[in-house]
This record gives sequence, structure tokens and C-alpha cells, in this order.
Amino acid sequence: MDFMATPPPVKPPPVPAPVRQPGGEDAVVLERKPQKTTPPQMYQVVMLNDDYTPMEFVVVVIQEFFNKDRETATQIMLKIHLDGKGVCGVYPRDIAATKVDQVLGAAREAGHPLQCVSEPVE
Ligand code: TYC
Repeated sequence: MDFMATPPPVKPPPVPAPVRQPGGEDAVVLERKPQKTTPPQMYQVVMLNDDYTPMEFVVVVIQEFFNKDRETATQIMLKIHLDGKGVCGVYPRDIAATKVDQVLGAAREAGHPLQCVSEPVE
């Protein structure tokens, strides 16, 4: 009969030696490990202008999927209309991708050609 090899026990890190304190009390000093996490790359969701999608539809989409109030959504929509594109929000990659899917889904369902992309923030 075969027995599974038992992995060797993991050796715990050595306990630092007590440090003699001037006052006579012993203390264990643990070294702090340097933090090596970096914040995630963020992605901006950019909406593009077109000649056919109604302004009102764009405003409602921005309110609905980017949690903007009506005034802010209107300003973003007008910026897109005038400049050709505009940022609706900035998110971690997966959330930005979901926002793009939601916008494109709503636009297709309503029969509008609205386009939206996500791109890494510099
Ligand atoms: N240009 C469109 C119109 O005049 C409005 C519009 C704004 C469309 C923003 C798309 O992302 C857009 N009806």
C-alpha cells in the first residue's frame, strides 16, 4: 500500500532574542516589513459622441450607471457633445469594464449607436 509523503513541517521564524533594556526589563523587538503593495491601475470610462443618440438618453445613462446627479450628467453629456468625448468615471479595471458593458447594453437595447470605452489612466 502507498502512503502519501507527509510534507516536512514548516519551520516557524526564529523568535528574536530578548533585548536588554536600560531599565532592566526584557523586550522582544519585531522588525516591521516594508510595505510593497501598490494601488491598482485605474481605468477611465470614456463616452464618445455620435450624431444620433438623443441627449436625454445620454444624460439618463450617465445618471444611472455613473451615479451622477442630473446637473453633473448634463454637463458631462454637453462636454462629450462639444468635444467628441468625455470621462464619465474612473474605476478599477473590472468595474470600468462592467460600466462599459452596461452602457453598451442599454444603448443597443434602445437602438442607439452610443459608444463607450475604458482606458488606463496615465
Ligand atoms: N450628439 C448627440 C446629439 O446631438 C448627443 C450625444 C451626446 C450623443 C453625447 C452621444 O455620448 C454622446 N443628439
